[in-house]
Amino acid sequence: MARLTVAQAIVAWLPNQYVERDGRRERFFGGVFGIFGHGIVAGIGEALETAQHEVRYYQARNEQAMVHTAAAFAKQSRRLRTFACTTSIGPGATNLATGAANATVNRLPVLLLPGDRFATRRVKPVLQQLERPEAGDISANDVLRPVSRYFDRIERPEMLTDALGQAMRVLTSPADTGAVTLALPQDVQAEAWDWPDELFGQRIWVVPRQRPDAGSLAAAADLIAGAERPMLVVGGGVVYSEAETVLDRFVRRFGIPFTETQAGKGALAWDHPLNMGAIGSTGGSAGNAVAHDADVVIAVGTRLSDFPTMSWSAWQHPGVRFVAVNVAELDAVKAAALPLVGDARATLDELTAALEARAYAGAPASRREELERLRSSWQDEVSRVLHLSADSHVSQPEVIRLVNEGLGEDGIVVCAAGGLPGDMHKLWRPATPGSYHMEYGNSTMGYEIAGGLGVAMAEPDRRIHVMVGDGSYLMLANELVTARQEGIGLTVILLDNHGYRCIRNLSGACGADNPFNDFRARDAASGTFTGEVLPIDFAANAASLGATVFRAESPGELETALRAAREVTDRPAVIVVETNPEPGVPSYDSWWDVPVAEVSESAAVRAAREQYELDLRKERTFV
Ligand SMILES: Cc1ncc(C[n+]2csc(CCOP(=O)(O)OP(=O)(O)O)c2C)c(N)n1
Ligand SMILES: [Mg+2]
Repeated sequence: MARLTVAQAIVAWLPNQYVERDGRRERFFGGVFGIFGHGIVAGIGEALETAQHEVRYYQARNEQAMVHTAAAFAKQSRRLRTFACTTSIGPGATNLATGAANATVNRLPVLLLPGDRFATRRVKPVLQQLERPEAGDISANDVLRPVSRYFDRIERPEMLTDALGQAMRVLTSPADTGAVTLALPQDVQAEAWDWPDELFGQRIWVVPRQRPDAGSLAAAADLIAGAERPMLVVGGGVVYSEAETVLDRFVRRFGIPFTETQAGKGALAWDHPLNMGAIGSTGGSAGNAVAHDADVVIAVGTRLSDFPTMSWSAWQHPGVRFVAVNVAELDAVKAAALPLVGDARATLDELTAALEARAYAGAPASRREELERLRSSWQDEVSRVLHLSADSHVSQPEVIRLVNEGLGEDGIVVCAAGGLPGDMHKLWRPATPGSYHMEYGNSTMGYEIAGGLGVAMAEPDRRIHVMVGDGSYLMLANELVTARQEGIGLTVILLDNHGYRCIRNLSGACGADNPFNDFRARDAASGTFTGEVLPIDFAANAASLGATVFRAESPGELETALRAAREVTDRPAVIVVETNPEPGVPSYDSWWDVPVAEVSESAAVRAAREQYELDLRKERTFV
């Protein structure tokens, strides 16, 4: 028996949790991020201080940001590692919500430990306690319920051991993982209890490789063997499952072309002979052409959201059928797919064997030639677009090319929101596996720098390059301070185009010409926005947070700055580059369902609505 407080027990338990997959064992928690307040400082704070040598504490600037750091660390570690994040009650806890949603949408494990009001309600309301007239048992932490995959409130010490076990079950479950919240009432944190010694012994959580149902596998093999134009969609599940080699063998063996979602991009080489590139609303010409005519779609490890499916208009073959390989039943049954509920690697292995048993020879030579034509003309187009330059300043495709070229063998690019993800999905050429880290499940502005920090912590020997728009930077850049504190060298490329440009473009596509998305001064007299660009000195801002700063006005200067930034190894380096939004990257027979106003005084909106109604006809439902 060990007599410890609830908080001390949690902190003693954390470093003894290990995960194991394929015989490889990793310590699950890299440490604890936290910002303290009265709701946690004397509980978890005291415990962390005492246990400094066993559990490393990291200070953050913003609770949302620290969850992004933890989630990015988990994503880059293929979900086999993460951080715990602890906060005070009230605003500290509710600030976790966006980070938690981001982790849950992207199916990434993070453990959240917010403080909570008194369990005894002896003193009520305490500072920052939310009171509701209709219920006594609600606290602000309840906002974390819908964005968590598991939620519990530890109202008594006896509840802890079960809750910790349930938390680890969910965190290490490939199908169920996401944010896990254990809300910790502040009086309970400080309460002492006699814990069984086994609670603090090494505990190994095996991450299983689930195998699909045999009958469904046979049916899927029959369907694929009978297909004339099969294709495959590579999602993030391929990466999390480390299925790259098995996938490579599968597609080569049968000559099946594949396309990439944002999370699946980079699983196989960009110049792989069967890589048709990006698919969907941010897809390219080859990916979207292959999808258009496919009769059987093997979707591996993808949530089949509106982007890769082009709002379910990507597949136009009248009889198209789906085979969905996914650990999560939720995803495996979408689009009336034949569900193969299982781990990507194990399932592709079994599918290969099943097709070989049917003596399936794969695609005929004529199809392989057609695919090669599509692939090489798409790659020619990518090369053309990457060299589009602007009349003044630097174009966004040019920035993408220069950062891609400057990344080197050890580089990793991190990005999340704005116009960059769509362009990078099409244009980026990942040089090495794991070098394209895109958060596009939630596309959270502000993930970029905080996430870049998490990636750097997961891969300390690789150079992280964060691509961030000016809007995203303004939303959440303060983890530059944390990078400085931790002595982490990473390069941030800040693309300043004076506003929320991608939303301006989207609003234009919906017929509007609104001035709400540019960073412009407001005229005091008329109340309207003027043409005057707001004077924001991003370089001074980044420098004030402890970064080494470079300014790049031309492609040549950007190249030089990228090289110089790499030499900054003990703190963040920020390169501010003003970009010209023209020329932009074309879209390739792609569409995204964003409803346009059905009635409007504007002729442009009415025209956009007319086009929208035509486009809607391509949208399909599969039942
Ligand atoms: C937290 C959050 N708020 C709002 C949005 C909606 N949104 C998506 S991109 C974007 C603008 C991003 O601006 P910037 O980072 O400058 O990139 P740009 O569009 O200029 O490329 C907005 C507002 C979002 N994705 N995340
Ligand atoms: Mg911008």
